[in-house]
Amino acid sequence: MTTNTATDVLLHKGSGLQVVVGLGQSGLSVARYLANQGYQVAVTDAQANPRLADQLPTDVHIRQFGAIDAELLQQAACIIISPGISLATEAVVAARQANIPVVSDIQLFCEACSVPIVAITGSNAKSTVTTLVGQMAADAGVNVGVGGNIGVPALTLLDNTDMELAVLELSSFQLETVTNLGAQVATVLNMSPDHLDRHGDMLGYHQAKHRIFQGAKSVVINREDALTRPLVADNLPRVSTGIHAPDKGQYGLITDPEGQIYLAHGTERLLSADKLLIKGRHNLLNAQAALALGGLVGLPLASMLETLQQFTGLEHRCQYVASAAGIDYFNDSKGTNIGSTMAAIEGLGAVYAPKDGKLLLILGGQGKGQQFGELTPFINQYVSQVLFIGEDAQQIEQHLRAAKISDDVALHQCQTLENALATVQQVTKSSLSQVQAVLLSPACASFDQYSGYVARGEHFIALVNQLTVVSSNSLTVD
Ligand code: UMA
Ligand code: ADP
Repeated sequence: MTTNTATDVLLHKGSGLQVVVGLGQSGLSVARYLANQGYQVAVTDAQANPRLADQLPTDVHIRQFGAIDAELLQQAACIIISPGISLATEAVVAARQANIPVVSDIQLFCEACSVPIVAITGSNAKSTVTTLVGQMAADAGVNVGVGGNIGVPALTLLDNTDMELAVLELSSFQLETVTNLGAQVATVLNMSPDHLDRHGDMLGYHQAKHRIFQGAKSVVINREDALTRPLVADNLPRVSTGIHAPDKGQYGLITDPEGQIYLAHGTERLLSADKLLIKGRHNLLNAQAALALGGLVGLPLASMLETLQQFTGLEHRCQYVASAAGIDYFNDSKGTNIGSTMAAIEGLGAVYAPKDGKLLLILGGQGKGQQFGELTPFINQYVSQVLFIGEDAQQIEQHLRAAKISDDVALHQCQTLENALATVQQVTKSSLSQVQAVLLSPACASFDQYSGYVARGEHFIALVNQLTVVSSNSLTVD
């Protein structure tokens, strides 16, 4: 008999103290999970009064708040670190030097999970593809759990004892302490610079992301992005996605002589791109990735294609908000790195360019060590006005100037979204303005001014909605 009993798990991790570092959503889920398994659990957090402390199980007596407790970490049999806490934290470095294992909640999850795992990472599109695959599975009648970085701690999925499939969105922070994940299918959707302040450089970021392939039984790669390919040679089933016509067994796009684009599998045309409600070339890649991942865990193609046609996309990702005074407003607050902002500029820019329209782009926040000059070619092609907000606004402007931003693009320092929206009104009044769409795609984290990208997006939507009221009032008055 080889069932995984609590005692086996106890032996595996050692029977000593399990120290949970960070009491956010994932830390709470870990403390509950381990306490439930009979472990002695301790929790430490830098905040003096972590918001979730009163939700800890009552038998978690050791609670060290106000600083990460280095001494407590030295007493641990195993440390379970929250993704938001850097491995470079002094107390954590010292514990690792003392050979104390440091793992994430995802390690505990994969050791306990007995159903196939679809593991999804990438610099961008993780939530979109994770949600799509989860929806495809649910629509096909599979009892599926969707969690991880998407906001549902992975361990909470184990509460569903009937779960048949787990779909996990995984961040580089979660992956950097995971060994032998053993996914049924794993993918790195795309790679562009992000979180370099945590990982040091692209190599460190790449290494963390690629841990997703450890023990995988099949992989999905992106033909346009060499950094998505596993580096080690293997004989695993490997399915690719891309923007060109695909080879046999692969996914891609076929364009017919009339210019109509189709999602394709080999030579088979699966679906005309205009049947999708999510727009832009990047979403065609996302749709292919979802089909490839779903296919590798046995979801039926016809059902997956149905789901694709119903999927309206997620909020705060190139989300259309409203039109005011003839200008369309898009909220891409989840565009928190340059890769996502490039995709947004290119995707929307291509919609307005044929109408001689330009974009007004709102950029800025916390820059996370990125090189914003990489945005310049995209801005020069599709954008006529850039408005900067947030902590790193000046630096972003310098990067764009150093990368030879065109003299035709006007740059404005605005500091806040309120000021930015006021500036939008001024610059678009001119009859020479080519601006047909305003795009909030900051390429930055929001924590300098907001609690997160959702709050930033909601603030933008509220400001735009005020404009639409003003605009309709002025129409009535006129
Ligand atoms: N803390 C410290 N010291 C520190 C930093 C944080 O003690 O140096 C404490 C804080 O006081 C807080 C706790 O740690 O009490 C927060 O832990 P956390 O930041 O790991 O947040 P969780 O609530 O556990 O949420 C985490 C992910 N957060 C991060 O990776 C920053 C969530 O992803 C994820 O949804 C959740 O686990 C469930 O798996 C969010 C995210 O921003 C959405 N992810 C990044 C991204 O998508 O770019 C990677
Ligand atoms: P993640 O969970 O990786 O942050 P999301 O699905 O939430 O990904 O999308 C984040 C941002 O990335 C959004 O601004 C979205 O418009 C953009 N995006 C979506 N798909 C892609 C893609 N394939 N390539 C680049 N950017 C993308």
